Amino acid sequence: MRVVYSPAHLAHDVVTETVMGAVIPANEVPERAERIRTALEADGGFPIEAPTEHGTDPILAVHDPGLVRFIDEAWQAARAQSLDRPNLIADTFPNVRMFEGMSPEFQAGRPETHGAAGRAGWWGLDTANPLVAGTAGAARAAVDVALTVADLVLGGEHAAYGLCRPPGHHAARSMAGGYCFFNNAAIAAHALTRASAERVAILDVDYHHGNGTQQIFWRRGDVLYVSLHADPDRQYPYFLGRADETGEGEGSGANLNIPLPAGTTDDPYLAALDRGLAAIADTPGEVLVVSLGFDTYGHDPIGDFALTTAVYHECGRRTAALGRRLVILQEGGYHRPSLGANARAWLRGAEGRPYEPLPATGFGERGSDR
Ligand code: SP5
Ligand code: ZN
Repeated sequence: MRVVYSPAHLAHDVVTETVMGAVIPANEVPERAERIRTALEADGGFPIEAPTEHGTDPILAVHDPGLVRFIDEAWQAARAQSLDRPNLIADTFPNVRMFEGMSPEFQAGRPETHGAAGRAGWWGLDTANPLVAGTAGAARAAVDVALTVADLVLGGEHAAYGLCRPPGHHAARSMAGGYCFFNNAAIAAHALTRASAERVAILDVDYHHGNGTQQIFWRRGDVLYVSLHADPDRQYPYFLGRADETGEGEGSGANLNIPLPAGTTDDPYLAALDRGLAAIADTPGEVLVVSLGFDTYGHDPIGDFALTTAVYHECGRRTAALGRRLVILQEGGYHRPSLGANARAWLRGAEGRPYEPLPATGFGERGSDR
C-alpha cells in the first residue's frame, strides 16, 4: 500500500499542552508520526512518497477564510505583540451563552477581536491545542497529504494511507481544537465528492468523536459520517457525539454516532464496528475515507478503551471487506511505543496481508498489551 508523508510535520514541535489548567507534556508530538513511518518502512510493503501541493482552494471549500487567515498569521501576530511564550494557547473562548438573547444577526455581526489571545479563543475550542511557529506549515502539509491520498485513490489505487499530522477531525468550519487545525478528512471527502460526483462515506474510528467532521457535513446528504468513540458524557469533546445526533435538512439520517463505554474491549468494539460498516454498506458510494486513530489502544494515556494490536488487523480487514476504495488518514493515538505496530497491523489487515507482528516492538503481542 502506498503511503504519503511529509516531514513538514516536524516543525509543529509542541512541547506542552494545558489540561484543566495544568501544563502537561504534549501528547500530540512529532515522535508519533515518526514511529509510524519507521514501522511502515521496516515492514517493506509500504512505499512512502511526498505529497503534492494543492494550495488553499480545497481548504476554503470546507473552512472559513478567517480560520485559514488566523492559522497562517497567528504565530507572527503573537510575536509582533511580544508574547514571549514557546506556544500560543488561548484561555478565553466565546461560550455560546455569552450571546444568549441576542439575535443571530447581531451575533453574526460581532467583529473578530484583534489581540493574539482573543483571536486564539475566537477560532479555538480548547486549551489543549498549542500553536507554534511551524503549525501553519505542518497543517497545510497534512491537508496536502490527505488530498494526495485522495488523488491516488481517484487515480486507481484501491487503498492508500496518509500519515497526516497534525490530525484533523476536531476542526470544524470556523474552529480549530483538539490538536487539529484543518480537517484533513473533511477536505479530502469534499474533494472526492467534487471529483467523482458520487456519495462519499467517512468512518471515524479515532477514540474521540470527530465533532468537526460531523459539523461540516451536518446538513449534507452527499457525505455519510459514521463515528465510533468514547461517550461524550465522560470524554472530550463533551458537547457533541451522542447517538441522537443524526443530521438535519438534506443531511438528515447521514450522521451515525456510536458512543462506547469506558473499558471497551475487542469483541464489543468489533460488534460496534460491524454496525457502522453496515450503515455504510446501506448507502451508495465507491469511496470510504477512514479517520484512523489508535487512542482506542489499551495503553493510550488519554483514552480508556482496551483494544489490542491484533484487533486493529481485524478492524482493517473488516473495513476493507466492504469492497470500497479506501482513503485512510491518520488522526490520533498517543501511546508512542505501540503506534507503529498498531498502524502496521490495521493497514496490513486492510490489504489482506497476514498480521505477522514484528517481534521487536515489545507491544501488541498475546495480551501483553493490556
Ligand atoms: C485528534 C485527537 O485525538 N484529539 C484529542 C484531543 C483531546 N484533548 C483533550 C485532552 C484531555 C486529556 N485528558 C487527560 C486525562 C488523563 N487521564
Ligand atoms: Zn482522538
